[in-house]
Amino acid sequence: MNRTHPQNIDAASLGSRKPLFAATRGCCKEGSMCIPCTRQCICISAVALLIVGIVAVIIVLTVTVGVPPFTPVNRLCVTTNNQTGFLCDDREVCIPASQVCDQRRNCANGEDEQESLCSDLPNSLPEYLIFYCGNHQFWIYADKRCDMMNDCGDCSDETGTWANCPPCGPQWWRCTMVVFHAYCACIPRSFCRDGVQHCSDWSDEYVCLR
Ligand SMILES: [Ca+2]
Ligand SMILES: [Ca+2]
Repeated sequence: MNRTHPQNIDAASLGSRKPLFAATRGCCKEGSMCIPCTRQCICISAVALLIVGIVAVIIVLTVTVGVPPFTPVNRLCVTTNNQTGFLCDDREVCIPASQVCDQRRNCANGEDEQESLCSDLPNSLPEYLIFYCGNHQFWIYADKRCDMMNDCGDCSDETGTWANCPPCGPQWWRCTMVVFHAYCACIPRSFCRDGVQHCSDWSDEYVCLR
């Protein structure tokens, strides 16, 4: 009977051989190619399987639980009328500041009326939605600053350095008014030459043109 005996291997011949784990142990099919199955090959396959598994779990959770609504961290925006606004969850609709906590759902998901915003006005509102009047006991929504109307009652939202409003537009006439009323530093040009004094220097009756 022929027997195969282990051969005596000296140190020199061992050093010239490749490590055992790099030896061919089988064949991993990849397309039409046959590549050797090494530990590296097995490692890469395991990582790929793990990634596929994680992605599958995420997809299943998204389908079954649903995607949580996006909540912008900073909702400050500017409306089409160039007013300070509040950005809705869809990141497209920008509502005027004064529509927040007015008991009407102006954003699709009603996020403008959520309790965290409206439970303790004005403290529960972000600072950018608020303007404090000359008398700090009173506040208005930020979009009411510089809108020509006397919302604070003392015109501090329309005049003075704190309000920092731009000059009157072409449809308005600037003067110092006789008394405070609905308007402050700028009156509509429709008030010019209407037979009623609005400006202390009478400029609305003698200088202003409609
Ligand atoms: Ca609202
Ligand atoms: Ca105002």
